[in-house]
Amino acid sequence: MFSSKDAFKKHFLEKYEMMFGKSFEESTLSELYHTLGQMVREYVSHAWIETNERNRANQKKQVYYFSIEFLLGRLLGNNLLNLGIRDVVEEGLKDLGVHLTDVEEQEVDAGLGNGGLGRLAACFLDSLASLSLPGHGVGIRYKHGLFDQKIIDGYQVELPEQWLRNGNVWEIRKESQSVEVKFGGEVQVSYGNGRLMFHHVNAETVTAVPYDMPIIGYKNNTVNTLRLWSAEPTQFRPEKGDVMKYKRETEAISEFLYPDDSHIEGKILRLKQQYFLVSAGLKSIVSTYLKSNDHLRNFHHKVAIHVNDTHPVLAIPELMRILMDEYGMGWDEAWEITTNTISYTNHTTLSEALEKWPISIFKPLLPRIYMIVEEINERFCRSLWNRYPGDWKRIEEMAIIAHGVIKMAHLAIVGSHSVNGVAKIHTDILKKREMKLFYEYYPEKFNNKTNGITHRRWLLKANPNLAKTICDAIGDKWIANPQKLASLVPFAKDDSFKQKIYEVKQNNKRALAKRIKQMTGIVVDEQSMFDVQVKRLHAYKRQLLNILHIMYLYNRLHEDAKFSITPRTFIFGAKASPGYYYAKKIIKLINTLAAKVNGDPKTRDVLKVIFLENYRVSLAEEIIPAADVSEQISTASKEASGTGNMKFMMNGAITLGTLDGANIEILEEVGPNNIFTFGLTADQVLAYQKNGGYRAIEYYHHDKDLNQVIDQLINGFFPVPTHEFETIYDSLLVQNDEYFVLKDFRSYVRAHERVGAAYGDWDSWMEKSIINIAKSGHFSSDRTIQEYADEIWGITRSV
Ligand code: GPQ
Repeated sequence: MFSSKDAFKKHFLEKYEMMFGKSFEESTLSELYHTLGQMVREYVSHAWIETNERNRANQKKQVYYFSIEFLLGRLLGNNLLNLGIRDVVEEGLKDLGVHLTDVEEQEVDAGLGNGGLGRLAACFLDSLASLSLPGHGVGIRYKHGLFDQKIIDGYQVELPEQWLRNGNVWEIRKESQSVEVKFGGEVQVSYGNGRLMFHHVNAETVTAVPYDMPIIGYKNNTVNTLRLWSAEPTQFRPEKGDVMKYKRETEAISEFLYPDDSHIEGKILRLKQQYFLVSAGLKSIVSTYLKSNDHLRNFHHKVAIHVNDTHPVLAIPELMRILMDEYGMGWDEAWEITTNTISYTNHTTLSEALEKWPISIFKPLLPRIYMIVEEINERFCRSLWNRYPGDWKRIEEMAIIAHGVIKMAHLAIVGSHSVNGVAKIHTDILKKREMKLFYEYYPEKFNNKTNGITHRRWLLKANPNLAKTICDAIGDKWIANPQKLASLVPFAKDDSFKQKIYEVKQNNKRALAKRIKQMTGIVVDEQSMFDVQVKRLHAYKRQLLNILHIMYLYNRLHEDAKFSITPRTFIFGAKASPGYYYAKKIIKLINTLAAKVNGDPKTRDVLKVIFLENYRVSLAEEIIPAADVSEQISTASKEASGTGNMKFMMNGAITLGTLDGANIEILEEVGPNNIFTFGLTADQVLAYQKNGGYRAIEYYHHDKDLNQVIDQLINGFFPVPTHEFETIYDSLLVQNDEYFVLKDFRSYVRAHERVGAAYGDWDSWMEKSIINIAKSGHFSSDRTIQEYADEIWGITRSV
């Protein structure tokens, strides 16, 4: 049906009429989206079945990537691209008077994630499929993804997200493969078959129904699966208690994604979600495995399970439970299989993000799982005692259960064979500090896997003109092998190539300017430098540093007639967790500053501040290709890796960043002339944190520009009540500026001066931009996934 333009048109019109029972002339764009989506879904079903049969037949090891978040974004455009049918569809629709891009815009983002962690999972799925690796995603089918953000009077307002409102053309409900998940109740112990047996009784049962979505590889006939589980009331539940309450509580499990990023919410519902995911996921994997194997003794040779952060770490005790209680295996063998099956990625060292569950919540909800965790802990502590006899302090620090809580990261390290960080510096910090004792005990488990992004979505799809310009210069081998982008390096000195890259960027900036006008009513200068910070709102990401610098520029422009700047458009996009008071104040501050700056006749020609509401994957795809400067300004040591930094680089933006996360590896790739770095190093930050000695107030007193902008937060400079930004002011001066905003301010101002000057030199700027694109191949998630496959999972291509 996609073999030619005419074949497509014929099928498309037929399909439309069949689905909507009316003629094409009466169609709406949304209906056309559903028609096309449905066609594509049906078109891939053959390759999907084939991929599954191939996997069954060749008996290769499979990896299952367990994640509480998959931030997929829109799927239609990507699927068309990966299937190699985009041009046919585009041309066919054009004949029918329809723009494909208008149809694509009808799709609501699948926003089942908060930020970097969830988007990484989505990029990984794309790479697994595109490398023909047998790897699948396992997650939760939240009825509501991350909230929609509206800005009202400068404040963030959250609205429930409704991605399933018009159905989801990509998913298939597989009710016959439902499984049961049990909560609560008690454990009864009996003796039989020469051993203790554990029976989970009086439990509440929930039915987990899988919905499968195809994950389509790039032009390789591979279609892997993302299996998302939905919680439903069990049909044949014995009448007991309040049925309505049961229904409500059951459905609540997969109702909402928790809107927290790098921060834990210690709610019982969150723990229910976690266990629901792993129990349903594992039961279905085990039963699939047993269709082609008689026993589970070689499970770990054929199955790898990856836990994305600690959220799915109950996979460890749950697999133990299944092997022992359901299949009669002894502890030692079950432990051997479990630890060899499971691997774990850590995504942060922020203490507020490290999961610790109080026993008081955990034990009543998951009594049998709790017993197993206790046993794991006891055996682990005993082995520590053998290794470090008498060293109580160390054992207490390393224990999985201590002081009434279960430390999920400790469970993850003990119960897996691999622990990885997400950028070199992050892994080093884990080894040297956060997980030092574990690294000493299990050095062989620790390894680094620097994150990556899929160049298919973030370059080929998001920036088609750039992709074409690259292909015209170096051919298209880089699409299958992104490291080949390096062949662009010589073109960094080629004037005609620079001109082409410049024109692509200008076009993208024009398109973004149009979107900005449409969303905010504000006209921005397309010739100005587009300086962008888009990411979750977090104190450690320091949107505040960016704001204070803009205030400083504003002040200078007003007070110093000789002061001039490269015209700049500062663009922000960020969601704040609904309960994160400080972060929401920062959003209000950005919007208040924007109103002031954009309305000022003295500055508005050279300075604009834009806040784009509801930042999400599809909006990122419009913003990133249009950026000149990429702001990656976290306090050094706090951003584990960052992945936005990679997306900007790949699209030719120059990084203005701290020596944090993967910025350091970007610097290694492009060299110091092609990135602007500033600020404290991670070692300096960590030394201050350890030894003290930082007094923010001194910077306030000694730097008059800084003094001025900080005072302006509370002195009536902004047309808001003077207490509006008091929390922010206090975070800097009363609470001694935990994130070293004041300390790094001057260095940031100077870095901006260098950026401004460099932007004025067209030739050298274009050279930097091209070098960034050329060196971005290393940050393709294809590279990352190949490393996981080789070094952690031990899986190989299925064809
Ligand atoms: N990250 Cl712990 C999240 O997006 N959410 C989280 O809850 C945690 C980490 C991010 C991390 O902050 C970024 O530096 C990483 O690039 C990203 O995970 C993917 O590893």
